Amino acid sequence: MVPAWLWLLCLCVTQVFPEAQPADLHVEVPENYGGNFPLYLIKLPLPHEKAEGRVVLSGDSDMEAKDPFAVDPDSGFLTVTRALDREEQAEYQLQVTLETEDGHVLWGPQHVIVHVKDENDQVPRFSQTVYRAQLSQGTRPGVPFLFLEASDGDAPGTANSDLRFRILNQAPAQPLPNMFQLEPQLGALALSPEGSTSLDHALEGPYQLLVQVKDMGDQASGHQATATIEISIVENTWVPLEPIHLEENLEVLYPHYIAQAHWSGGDVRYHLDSQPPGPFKVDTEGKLYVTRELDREAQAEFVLQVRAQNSRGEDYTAPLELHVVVMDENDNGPVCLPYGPSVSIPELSPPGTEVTRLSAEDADAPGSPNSYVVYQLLSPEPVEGAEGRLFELDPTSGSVTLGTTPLQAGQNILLQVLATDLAGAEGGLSSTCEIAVTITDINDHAPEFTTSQIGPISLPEDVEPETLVATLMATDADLEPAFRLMDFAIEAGNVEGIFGLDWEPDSGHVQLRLRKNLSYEAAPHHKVVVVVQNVEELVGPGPGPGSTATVTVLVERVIPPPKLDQESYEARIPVSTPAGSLLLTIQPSDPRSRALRFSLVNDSEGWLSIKEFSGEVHTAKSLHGARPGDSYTVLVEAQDADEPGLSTSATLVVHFLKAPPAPTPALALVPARHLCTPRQDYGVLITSEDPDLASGHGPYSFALGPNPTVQRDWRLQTLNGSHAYLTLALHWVEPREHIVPVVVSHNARMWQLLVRVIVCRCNVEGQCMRKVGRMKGMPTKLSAVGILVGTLAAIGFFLILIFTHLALARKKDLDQPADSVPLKPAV
Ligand SMILES: *[C@@H]1O[C@H](CO)[C@@H](O)[C@H](O)[C@H]1NC(C)=O
Ligand SMILES: *[C@@H]1O[C@H](CO)[C@@H](O)[C@H](O)[C@H]1NC(C)=O
Ligand SMILES: CC(=O)N[C@H]1CO[C@H](CO)[C@@H](O)[C@@H]1O
Repeated sequence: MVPAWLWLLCLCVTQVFPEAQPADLHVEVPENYGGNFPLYLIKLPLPHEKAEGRVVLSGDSDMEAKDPFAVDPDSGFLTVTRALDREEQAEYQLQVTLETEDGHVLWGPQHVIVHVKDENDQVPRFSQTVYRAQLSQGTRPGVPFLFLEASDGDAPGTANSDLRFRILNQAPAQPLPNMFQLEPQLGALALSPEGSTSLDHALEGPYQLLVQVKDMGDQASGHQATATIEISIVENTWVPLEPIHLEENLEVLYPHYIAQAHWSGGDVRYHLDSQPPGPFKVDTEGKLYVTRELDREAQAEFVLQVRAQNSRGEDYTAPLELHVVVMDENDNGPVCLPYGPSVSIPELSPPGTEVTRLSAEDADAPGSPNSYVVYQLLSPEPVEGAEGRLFELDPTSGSVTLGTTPLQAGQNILLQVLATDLAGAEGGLSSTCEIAVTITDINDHAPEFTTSQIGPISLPEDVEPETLVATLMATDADLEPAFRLMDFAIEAGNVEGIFGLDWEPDSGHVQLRLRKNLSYEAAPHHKVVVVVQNVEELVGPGPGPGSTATVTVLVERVIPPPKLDQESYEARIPVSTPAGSLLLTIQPSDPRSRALRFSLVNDSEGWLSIKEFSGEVHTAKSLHGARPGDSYTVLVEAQDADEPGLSTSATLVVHFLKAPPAPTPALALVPARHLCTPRQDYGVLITSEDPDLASGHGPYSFALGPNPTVQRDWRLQTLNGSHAYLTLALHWVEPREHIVPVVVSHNARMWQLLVRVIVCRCNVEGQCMRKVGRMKGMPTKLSAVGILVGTLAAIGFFLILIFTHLALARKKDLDQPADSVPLKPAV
C-alpha cells in the first residue's frame, strides 16, 4: 500500500506543475446522434492569459484528419461535427495544443479521448443459414452434437450483443415435437431426454429445425435472425469389440493397427483410456494402434476404453471396452530363488530325508509349458562305482532328498541343479540353481583315550600329595565343540581316595594326581581305571572300550638312609699303640636297623682299619710319624648292606697321646702248643695274660707282632674281649717250634705274649705225629756228608723212634686237649 503521505506528495506535484502534466480528458458521444451539429462536447481548460496563440487539434496517427472534431476558438469547447458509428470507430484519441504562429507550443498537449457510446443498431447473424448434422442412435440426451454460431456487431459485453438461441419449429414433429433441446446461451443442440427414448422409431428422414437467435439477452425486445438445421439420424455403429490377442515381443512396424471403433454421428472426437496405462492410441478415425512391443511378464492384459466425444469432451454414449490379451512367448528362463543361508542336515539322517525343495520361478505364463520347470541334479555327481548317490532329486517337484550314500559331519556340499522350462524339452531355457548344504554334527562319537594302558609308573612312597602321576589324553571324533566336552571319573582302583583327576573343561587332557600319601605297606601297587564320557548326551551306540584307561602305579618303598649313633667319633690313643688295637666300635643308632657296611674314606696314612660289618676300628699298624698332641681325622662311611646307594658318613678324630712308659714286654713262655701242617681247621686259643692283675677285666685287643714272617704265616682272630684264636695262615708251615709274638693291649697298656707253637706234620687223623726233632740243618747240606749221614740216619732213626715214642706217650696227655680246649699260657 502506498502510504497516505506519498499520495499527498503526488497531489502537490500535480498542482505545482499543472501545465507540464495535464490529465487526460474523457468524453462520451452517443452513437448515431440525431440532434444538431456541431455538438458541444467538453470545454477545454485553455489558459486565459495566453489567448494570443492559436488552438491546434490533431488526431492520433491512424486518424487522417481531425474530422469530425473541431475546437470552437471563442468558447474553447471541443465539438463533433457529424453522427458517429461505434461499429466504424469506437474511440478517438485527440490532442489539443496552443501554439504561436511559428509553431511554438504555448500550452498542452492536452489529450482528449472520445468514446462512442453503443446503440443496438446491429442485428445478430448465424454463421450459416443451413446447418447439417448427423445424429447417431444411442446418443445420450443432453450431449450437444451441434454448436450453433451467431454474431452481433454491437459492443461486446453489452446487452446489445447478448444473444439467445431457441428452437422455433421441429419438422416433423414426430414422434415427439420436442425431440431436441437447444441451450439458449451457447447454441448447443442436443437430444432432449424425451427424444432420446423415441429416437429409434424415427428413422424415416431428416429432421428440420428452425432456430432463432436474438440479442438483448432475455429481454423481450431485440433484433433476431433465423437458420435451419437438418438432422439426419444414422445407425449406431458403436458396437462392442472382440478381445484382441497380441503376441508379446511382436516384431512389426509400430504403431501397429489392432482394431477400429466407429461413431457414426458427426463431429466426433475419439478418446482412448488404457487400464493399466499401456502403449495404445486412437487416431481421429477411431483406429486403435499399439505403439510398441508388449511384454506379457510386465503386463499380461489391458482393458482399453474408447470414447466418442463431442468438441466439449462429453461422451456421446457409454465407452467401448476392448480387452487386449498379451500372448506368452517362452522369453523367460527359470530363475532360482535367491541364494539363502545354507541348509543344515544332521549327519546320519536316514535316506529319503528331505534336504530342501528347489523352486525356480519362470515368469512366463503360469500353467503353460513355457513355465513348466523340471530339475536335474548336476552336482555332486555320483561317485564312480558307488552304489547310491549322496542326493536324490525329484525332477518335477524339485525336492532334494538324501541318497543312500552316507554323508559326513562337517561336509559342505554345493548342490547344483539345472532348472529347465518347456518341461525339459529341447529349446527350453535353463538356469543353474545352487544351494549350499552343510552336514551338521551330532554327538555320535564317544570320547576315547589315546592309550588304554599307562604305566607301570613307579612312584616313591614319599612323594607329596598333588604330585602328577600321569596325563591321559582322550580324543573325540565329533566336530561340534559342545560334543567334544568330556567328563572324567575314576571308576575303580581308588577306594582310599588316593588319586584324583584334574582337567580343563575344553581340553582332552586329564591329569591323574595323588591326593594322599602313598604307602608301600598298605598297597604296593594300584590299578586306577579312568573313564571318559561326553558331557552332552551321546547318540547311538554307547561308549566302547576306548573310553576306559588303566593306569598302573607301582609304589617304591623308601628306605631311610642309615644313621649312626653319633654324629662324630673321637678316640685318644698313645702314639705307641701297637697295630691291631681296638679303638672303638661304630654302630647304627637303631640296633634293629638293617645291616651296614663300614669303610674308611680317607685314611691316607693307612693307620686305621675298620671291620666291614662290626664297625670296630683298629690300628692297622704302628703309628709311625704320629706325634703326641696331633689329631688325625678320617671319614667313616656306612653303607646299607643291601642298598649301597644309601649311606652316611661321620668323622673319626683320633687324638694322639704321649706314649706311656714302655711296658716290659713280658715274654712269658707260654707252654708249647701243637699244630699240625698242612693246616687243619683248628688253632690255639690265646688268652690275655694280664700282667697287671689289678686291672682285672676289660676288653683286650690282640694283634700279631710286627714281624712280617709272622704276619705272613699266622692269623689271629679276636674271639671276644679276653680270648683270641691263633691259626696257621699258610697252608704249609715248616714243622718246627715257632715262637709267635702276640701283642695284647688294654686301655693304652700293652704287653707281649710269646706263644710257643710246635708245628708238626699231620698224621692220618689230622693230629701231630709227635715227630719232634731238631731238624735245623737242611737236607742239601747233609748230602755233602754222604754216607756218614746215612749211617747216622739209621742210628738216628732208632733214636727218634724211641724219643718219639717217649714224647708221644708224655705229650698225649698234655696236647690232646690243647687242640680243642683253650690253654692259658703262662706269662
Ligand atoms: C604324608 O607324608 C608326609 C611326609 O612324607 C607327612 O608329613 C604327612 O603328615 C603325611 N600325611 C598324611 C595324611 O599321612
Ligand atoms: C678326611 O676327610 C675329612 C672330612 O672331609 C677331613 O676333615 C680330614 O682332614 C680328612 N683326613 C685326611 C687324612 O685327609
Ligand atoms: C668274657 C668271655 O666271654 N670269655 C670267654 C671267651 O671265649 C672263651 C673260649 O670260647 C671262653 O672260655 C671265655 O669264657
